[in-house]
Amino acid sequence: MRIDILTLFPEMFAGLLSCSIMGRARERGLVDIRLHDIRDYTHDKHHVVDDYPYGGGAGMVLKPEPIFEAVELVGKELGLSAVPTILLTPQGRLFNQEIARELAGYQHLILICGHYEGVDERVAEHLASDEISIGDYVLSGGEVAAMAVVDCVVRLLPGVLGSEVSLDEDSHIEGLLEYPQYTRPPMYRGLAAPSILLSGDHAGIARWRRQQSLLRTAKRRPDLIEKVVLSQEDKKLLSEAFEIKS
Ligand code: ABV
Repeated sequence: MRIDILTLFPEMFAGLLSCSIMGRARERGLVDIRLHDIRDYTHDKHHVVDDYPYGGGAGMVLKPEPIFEAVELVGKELGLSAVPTILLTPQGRLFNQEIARELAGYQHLILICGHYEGVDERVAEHLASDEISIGDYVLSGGEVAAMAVVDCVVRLLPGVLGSEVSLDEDSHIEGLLEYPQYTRPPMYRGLAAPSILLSGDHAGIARWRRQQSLLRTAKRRPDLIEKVVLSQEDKKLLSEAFEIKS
């Protein structure tokens, strides 16, 4: 997969690109990530990327020209007339694991990181094919959102994660939160790890983990538990867990 990222701050991506999973995926040629400084696509002497908002108001708006030209040059380089092009914006559809899987199915992606008070709306309307937000909070720019999207998508690409990691056991794939994990020592500062996990009873451990997943999801994310189809056994585990606590 190739991902082209348009940004005013390409240096922000250095950490993400060098981290273990991403670094290895890139070395192995599983993903090719290209950074483009939007400023390099201006033609004026001072490389101006923003301007005052029409109609007045605070802040600056990113101009459309360098963004359109950068996207068009990437398309030309790839020999493609249409590349899935995502604008990161708080107005976009809310990113989740399902959208990550959808994006991981593409050969190419272009991500546009906006800044300041916004991006000229013609970019969203006539250049981007999609608008994505990573949550209902306001970042100072699209870079952190783009990094979240790239990280989620790249780990779904074939060969990126070792075969020891099961993708579909992860939180949110199945619609439930992950069960709690423990490691040695068995007792730390008087805090014991749950004895079932040290028992060697594999069926008992699986049952306990399923019950913990159900309980955490019901307590912390009632929105998720409503969506997931619970088996009769799940319902038993959940009511048993609530009985133990009360
Ligand atoms: C993009 N906040 S996505 C650009 N939640 C600026 C802010 C912002 C995004 C998000």
